[in-house]
Amino acid sequence: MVAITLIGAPSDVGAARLGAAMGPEALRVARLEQALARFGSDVLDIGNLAGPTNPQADAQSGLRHLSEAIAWNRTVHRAVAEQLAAERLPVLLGGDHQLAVGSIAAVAQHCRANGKRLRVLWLDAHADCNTPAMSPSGNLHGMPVAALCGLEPKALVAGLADEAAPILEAAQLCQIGLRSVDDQEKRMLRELGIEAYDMRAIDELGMREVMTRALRGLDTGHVHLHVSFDVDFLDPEIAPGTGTAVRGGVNYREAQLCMEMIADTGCLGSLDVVEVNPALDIRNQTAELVVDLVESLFGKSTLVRPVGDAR
Ligand code: 4U7
Ligand code: MN
Ligand code: MN
Ligand code: MN
Repeated sequence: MVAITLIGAPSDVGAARLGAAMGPEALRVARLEQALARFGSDVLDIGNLAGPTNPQADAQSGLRHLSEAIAWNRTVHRAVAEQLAAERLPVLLGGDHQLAVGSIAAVAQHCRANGKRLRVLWLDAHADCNTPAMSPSGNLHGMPVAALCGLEPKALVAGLADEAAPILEAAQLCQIGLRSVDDQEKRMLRELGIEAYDMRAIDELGMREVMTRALRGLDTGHVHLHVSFDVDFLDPEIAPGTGTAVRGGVNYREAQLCMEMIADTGCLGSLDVVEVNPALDIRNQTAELVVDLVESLFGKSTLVRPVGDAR
């Protein structure tokens, strides 16, 4: 049984709309800690990290709130690294998705230091691979993948990693659930060679086949699986509480299967839950759904299943 640490990061400085800063509280109200206590040997909620509030400023050179985002990512990086060093599984409660830069930078460092192979699953309606020059919005939550893969905004990763090499190789990353990708971003995904399953792939192949492909090779060697779960991955009909909802998302059963198949690998090493925005939610249903799904991610199943049975 794994020891789990919940880390709240109440930031919405990277988002288009205010409110994701209340995400950690919404997840606590939905009793995430109590739900995980069934799967973790111990679950510790270390509360919220401190960071800058949202200045609600306009973009400067194609970026909004860069210095605030840098401050958040440094703090997140430190907190996630600390938990990994203590051999605990960090669950980052966002907050907006630019926070994944800090958490994945810490995870990548940890993997390098411990000879583990890193695989990142990016569950999202969006590819989050805009550079400031390409971004239609200037919002940093649309750029973490670009920054992690060594592109601009490089300031976001400064001091978080060895500057010479990108934190993440495209081959380590797999995106699932895409349905809103900007034109230049599409070309960038192709150029980088990122493995991506859009909603059409899920329609055509089914979630089972998509996940089988996404999780290929995890049985060989020491793999650390990081899941970056942007709740707009889910269809807005079931998860309205998010700032950049896009219709035609993953439905309830598909999401459960996705989580269950990840759990079956036994490789989950860290998790981001981001972009929950209670100000846009209906009676906290999005946070409650996330708790339900995270239980499956940590191994809740309807029937008793043999260990290591990936079917
Ligand atoms: B999220 C967008 F233009 N691509 O860059 C952008 F459509 O973390 C949206 O996935 C980004 O929620 C969404 O602003 C970021 C937009
Ligand atoms: Mn995202
Ligand atoms: Mn998104
Ligand atoms: Mn969003």
